[in-house]
Amino acid sequence: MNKPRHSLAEPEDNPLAILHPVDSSETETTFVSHEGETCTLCNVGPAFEFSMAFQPIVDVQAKRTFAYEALARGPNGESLNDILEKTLHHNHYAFDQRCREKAIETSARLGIVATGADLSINISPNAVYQPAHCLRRTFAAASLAGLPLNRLIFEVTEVEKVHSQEHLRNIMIEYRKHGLRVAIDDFGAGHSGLSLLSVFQPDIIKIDRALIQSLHERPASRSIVRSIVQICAELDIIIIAEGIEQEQEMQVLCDLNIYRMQGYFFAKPALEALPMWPPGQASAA
Ligand SMILES: [Ca+2]
Repeated sequence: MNKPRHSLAEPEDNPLAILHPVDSSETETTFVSHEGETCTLCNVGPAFEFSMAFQPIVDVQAKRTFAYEALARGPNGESLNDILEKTLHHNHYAFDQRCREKAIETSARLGIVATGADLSINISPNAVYQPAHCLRRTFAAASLAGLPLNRLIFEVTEVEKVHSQEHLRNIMIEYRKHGLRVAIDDFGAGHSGLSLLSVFQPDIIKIDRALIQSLHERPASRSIVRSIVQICAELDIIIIAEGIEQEQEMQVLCDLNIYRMQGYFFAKPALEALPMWPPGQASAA
């Protein structure tokens, strides 16, 4: 994968400098002006086809699908990494934009509005150049699809790779200003941990599967998750547990008062489809 290189000069003085691609013949990304109404950087490409898979995030207490996470896949369902590795000139910014639009368009076509479930979209903070600009096309797609903004969740991924916490904070503030909910993805993995919550409070955290795996057999993980539950209750943050593969894991999570869950135990991601959970039952609003 050939990502645009980023200038690391003086991020404190200019938070956007860290996200500004270095002009290089190695990439197709060139400098563009961000003055005015449109963000040219996001209008280029991507020059390859891709599609969307959806995985339910379930609420085992309410027995309904709480949201669908949109996951970019190759046109035939293949892993996206396979596609990106073959793509020499990859515009990270344009791809992120297109992913959001495609997630909204595809889920709307599949009937997400009627299910009552929310749509959860992954965003990489390093692919957000200027939070307000980057939202315009997302809003247009949501409006066209008839999906209210308060039914969109943005999962901030790769938090550990963000060069500036100020940039992350700006994204959160801007998104929440518009009634969008923000989730921290893979919470508890790498640097995406408790110290983040002292800087800003998201609406939702998704506890990484590394902490969830075999929870019933790992008392230390249970203690950590129990502490997270207590902190999130005080900060009014919703918890989603990721990567549930066994019934015992689900049971322990319920005992810890975590009811929103995602994982193969419930449903795998389905290409261009919204898998129903509980099976055979429409997700009621
Ligand atoms: Ca995610």
